[in-house]
Amino acid sequence: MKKSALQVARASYMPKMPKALRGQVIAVEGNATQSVADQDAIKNLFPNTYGLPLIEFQPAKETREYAPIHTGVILSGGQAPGGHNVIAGLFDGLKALHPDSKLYGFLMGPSGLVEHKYMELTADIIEEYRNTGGFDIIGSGRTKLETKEQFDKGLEVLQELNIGALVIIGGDDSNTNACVLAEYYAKIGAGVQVIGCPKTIDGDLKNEQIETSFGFDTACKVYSEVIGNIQRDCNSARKYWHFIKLMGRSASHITLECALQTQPNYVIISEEVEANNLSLDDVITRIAQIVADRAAAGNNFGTVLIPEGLIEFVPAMKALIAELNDFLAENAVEYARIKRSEQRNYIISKLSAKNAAVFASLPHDVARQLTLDRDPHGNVQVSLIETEKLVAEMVGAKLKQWKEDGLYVGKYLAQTHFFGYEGRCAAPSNFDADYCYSLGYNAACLIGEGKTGYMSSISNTTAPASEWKAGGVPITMMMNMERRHGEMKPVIQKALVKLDGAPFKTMAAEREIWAKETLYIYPGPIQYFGPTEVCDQPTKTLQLEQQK
Ligand code: FBP
Repeated sequence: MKKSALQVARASYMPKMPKALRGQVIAVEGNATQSVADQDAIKNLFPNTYGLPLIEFQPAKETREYAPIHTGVILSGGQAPGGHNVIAGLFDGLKALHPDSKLYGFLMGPSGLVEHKYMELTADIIEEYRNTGGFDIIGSGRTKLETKEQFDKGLEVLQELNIGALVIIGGDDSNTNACVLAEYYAKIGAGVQVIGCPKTIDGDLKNEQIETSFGFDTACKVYSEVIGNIQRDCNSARKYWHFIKLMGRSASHITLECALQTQPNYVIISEEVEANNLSLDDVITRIAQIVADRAAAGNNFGTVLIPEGLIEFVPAMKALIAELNDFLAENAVEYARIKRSEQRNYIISKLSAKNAAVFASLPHDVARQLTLDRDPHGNVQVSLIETEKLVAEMVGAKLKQWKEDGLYVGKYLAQTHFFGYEGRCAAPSNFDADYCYSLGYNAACLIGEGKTGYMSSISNTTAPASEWKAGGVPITMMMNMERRHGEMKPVIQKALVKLDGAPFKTMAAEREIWAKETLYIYPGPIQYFGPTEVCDQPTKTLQLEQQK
C-alpha cells in the first residue's frame, strides 16, 4: 500500500503510556459494585458478572510467569479514530504476557465471530496499522450479538482456535452485548473471558469511571477544523448563514465540544431543548431572532451548529418517535407490504391522534426519514434525517413572515453541511493514539489477570499520559433497564450532555456574545509534531469536566 509522507513519519510514533503499564502489573481490587439503576433486575440477569470490584493496576514488585493466551478481537459499530492503536496495544500487551500468545481479528464486526470469518494478526500486519485511522485492519459491522445461537456458534470457532479471551471494541450497545456474552460464557463455563473497550466518536459512553470514549477527541478536532474554515469563509464573504449538523446520535457532546472550540453564532443542544420543553418553533424563533439582530447590525452571515439527534429531543417529536419505534417493531411485516406512496397515510391512520398530527405536520422527507429502518440496536438512524435543511428552511420561512410583517430587513442565504463520516477515520490525534494504545495494552493486562465482564479503563486523562491510571470497570456497573424494540432490556446508560456540567455552563455563559459579535475561533488542523500545548491537549469537554 502506498503511504503519504505523514503516514510514514507517523508510523514511528511511540504512544505515551501510563507508568503503571510499563512493566508487569498487579491488580488492586476495590469494593463490590452495583449498577447505576435497576439493581435487582440487572443482578438477576447477570448473576455471574454482577457486583465485581473496580480494579486498578499498579506496577508489580515481583515478576510472574504467564501462560500464552490466544485472544480474539472485534471492532463493533461506527468507526472511531484510534481503533488500530487499541489493537496494536492489545497485541503488544499479549506478547508481553507471553511471546507465544496469538491475536485473531474477527472480520467485519461481530458477524465475523458468528460466521467464523477471521484472520491472525501478526507483527507484520500490526506494524502497518500503528497510529493510523480507520478500522480497515479487520473491518467493522453493526451485527448485534444477542442470541444463544450466536454465542454458541461463536464459541465453536473460539474453541477451534484455542481462544481464551475476546476483546470487543465498541460503543454502549456493543459493550452491553459484550457483557451479555461474558455472562453467558461464565454461566456455561466456556473458559472464554470477555473484555470491552470504550469506543465512539459520540462521546456518550462515559461515566464516573470511564472519562471519555476514544475517537471523540480526534473527530471533534477534525470537525472543528472544518467549522473554523467555514467560519473564516463566512466572515470573508459575509453573505451566508451556515447550518452545520454534526454527528453524535442522541447526545450533543460533539456539537458542544465543537462550539467550545470554534465559538459559532448559535449552537443547539438537544438536551437543553428537552429540559426546557421547547418546541421546534421555539428553537427556530430563537435562531431567526439572532439572524434578524445580526442583520440589523449589518451582518447578514453567521454559523449555527446542530446536533444530529435534535429531532428526538423535541418533546412532541420524542413522543412520536417512541410510538413509531414500538409500532414499527410490532408491525414490521405488514408495514413492509405497504406501497411507498401509501406509507405516509398508513402511518397517520395507525398512530394516536396527537402523534399522527405531529407526523402529518412534518415536511414529507423528514417524516419519511423517521420511518426508515432502525439500526440493529433499535435506534432511529438520526444521521439520515436532514435536520440541517429542516432548520435552515424553517428559519427562512419565519424570516419571510417577519419581513412581510415589517419586523425584519436583511438578506438571508443559507448553506447546509453535515459533518460525520469526515471525522470517523481520521488519523488519531496524539491524545487518541496514546489513549487507545493504553486501552488495548490494559485490556491485555485484564486478560492476564483472568478477568471477564470488565471494560478496559484509563483515567486521569487530563494529566500527562505517564500519570494516567489503568484498570477495569465491571460493565454491569454502568447498566440500567431501557425500552428497546418494544421490550425492557439491560443496557449501558448513555451519557447525555449535563446541563449543570462545566462544558455546557461554559458555553451558556458565552453564547449571547457569540450571537451578537463575530468571535469565531479557527482551530486549524490537528498537529502531530510540535509543542505539547499544540499537539497533546485533550478536548475542552474533558478539561472542563476534570477541572477540580
Ligand atoms: P457508534 O455509536 O457505533 O460509535 O457510531 C457512531 C456514529 O458515527 C453516530 O454518530 C452516527 O449516528 C452513526 O454512527 C452512523 O451510523 P452508520 O455508520 O451506520 O452510518
